[in-house]
Amino acid sequence: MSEEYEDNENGELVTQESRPKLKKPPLYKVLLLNDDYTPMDFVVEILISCFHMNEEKATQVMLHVHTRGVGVCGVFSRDIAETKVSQVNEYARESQHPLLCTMEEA
Ligand code: TYC
Repeated sequence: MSEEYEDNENGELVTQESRPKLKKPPLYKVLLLNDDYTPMDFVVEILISCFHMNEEKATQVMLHVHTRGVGVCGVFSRDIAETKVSQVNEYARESQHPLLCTMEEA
């Protein structure tokens, strides 16, 4: 707890206890969605290049998404998560694959 100073309606300075106002910034999960057309190798390549996974981990995550429909690539601050989502979606579109990447609060 800390104190806050403010003027009341009579112009007098009063103090008031305040709660700490700083909340930790939220984290975001970056998610990969399954589709029927994006080649498995392409998904593995993205997981290696954008999310710094080794080939074994990337294959595991790709197969998880392939069988379950959605999977987590990583957890990041909002800015980093937004950048990863854009990079993956842009790269997929350039390569003419329908792969979709999205994010949600962790
Ligand atoms: N389901 C795709 C296939 O059979 C592979 C795939 C995996 C696509 C993960 C997208 O996020 C994905 N070729």
